[in-house]
Amino acid sequence: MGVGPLRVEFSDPVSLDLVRQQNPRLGAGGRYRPDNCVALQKVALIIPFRHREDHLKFWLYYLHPILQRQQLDYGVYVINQSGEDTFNRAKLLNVGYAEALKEYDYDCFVFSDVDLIPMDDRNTYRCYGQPRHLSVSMDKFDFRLPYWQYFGGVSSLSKEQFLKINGFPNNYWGWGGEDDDIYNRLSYKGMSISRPSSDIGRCRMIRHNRDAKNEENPQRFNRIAHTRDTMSRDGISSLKYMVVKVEKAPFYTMITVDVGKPGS
Ligand code: UDH
Ligand code: NGS
Repeated sequence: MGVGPLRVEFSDPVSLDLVRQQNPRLGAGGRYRPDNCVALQKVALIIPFRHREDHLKFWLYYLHPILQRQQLDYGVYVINQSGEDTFNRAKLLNVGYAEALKEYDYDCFVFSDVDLIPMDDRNTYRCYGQPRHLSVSMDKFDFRLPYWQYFGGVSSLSKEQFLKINGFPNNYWGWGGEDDDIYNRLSYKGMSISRPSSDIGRCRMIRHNRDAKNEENPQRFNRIAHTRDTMSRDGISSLKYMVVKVEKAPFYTMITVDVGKPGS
């Protein structure tokens, strides 16, 4: 079903009309399931989000056709942080896990930044025997890993793998370190990272400036030094949030959520 390397570029904006034309079989809320086979996994795609509408259009434009060629039974969940307090990527990902499971019996979770697009459809957005890092070969890092433990960008964990590490940390406010905390959790639980080869794992990032309210988190180094002690009490087991709105858009489900603010 795959076609291999894909052309990915961001010079011309894409319209949702085009997405509609190209994905006639896509259900409301960004749900799809193949009609000529039973998919092996039920995959929830979880995107942490705030004020990135243009990036989301590119993501939908490129990813939906790829995910359908990969014959996945999938749903797309955009987890939109309400308000203008400091951004919290990992907590939004926990919310995505919990909210997606309220809708369907997903057994695999792909966590994707909104600005990362795979350049090869052989990079299957599903779960593997070990937690998977999918964005292994990014253009901004000259198509290499920036460091061996890097787990940022796009990753996938089965429900079982996610629960084994108590999900993700809820207390990384602002930029940086939360992906390293997740890596620590996996390795402390005896898991290793599975990855595609660097040619199949090529991807492009949509260039952007640093967002407001996502400044570098000065506490991140201290926090990642203590993952072993904190992971059992901070994670999916201690997750607290309030859903503000659930919208079934044509190509995704948007869940707007109040995740609180630092210290709350
Ligand atoms: N995100 C949002 N809105 C925000 C912040 C983050 O949607 O305000 C999401 C989005 O999915 C993004 C992800 O969180 O892809 C990760 O955040 P990021 O893109 O800020 O992280 P990245 O490491 O960039 O890509 C950091 C700032 C880079 C500045 C480069 C200046 N040349
Ligand atoms: C590390 C960060 C990660 C981040 C990675 C790549 O230094 O969260 O850089 O960043 N870890 C810490 O700060 C502890 S990037 O080049 O994409 O801006 O993902």
